[in-house]
Amino acid sequence: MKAKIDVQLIIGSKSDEAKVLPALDVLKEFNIHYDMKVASAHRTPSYVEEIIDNAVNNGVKVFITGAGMANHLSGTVAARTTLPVIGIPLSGGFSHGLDSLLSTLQMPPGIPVATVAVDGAQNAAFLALEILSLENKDLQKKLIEYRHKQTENIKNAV
Ligand code: RP5
Repeated sequence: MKAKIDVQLIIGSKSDEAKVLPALDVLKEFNIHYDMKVASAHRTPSYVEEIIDNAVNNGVKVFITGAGMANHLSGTVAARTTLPVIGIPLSGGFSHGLDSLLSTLQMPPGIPVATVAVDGAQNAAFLALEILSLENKDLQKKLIEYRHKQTENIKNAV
């Protein structure tokens, strides 16, 4: 039987993949089951809808979306589900990500996209973990341990 997917990632292009790999590393480190698909709000709109609907029907809990330039992917996903959507604005456009940042976060009231920093894939994954940890005490413990370790590493850095 296939493991239940908790996090569905969608990226706008294969060319975005390298920039979101750090999110996958974090999810793997915390043993979270995820799936990642390439689909574009502009180039493959019905495929985007299909991915969202399948993920929702299969009990996914959080979406992470990443796209560069006009990042309408994140808003499109947020428009179709009431599950949390974490948007990663990706650099690469004419303004090194400012274009994507604004199009990811400037959403109309009622349709939020939790937007992380430009190329902030790791924080997208950490935010997803924090959401999942609301119903998962073990994960909550692991996140607290991670924070402690991070603090110690910084204190002992030099
Ligand atoms: C966006 O346009 C994609 O998310 C990507 O960041 C950018 C360029 O896409 P490609 O032309 O490389 O497919 O929609």
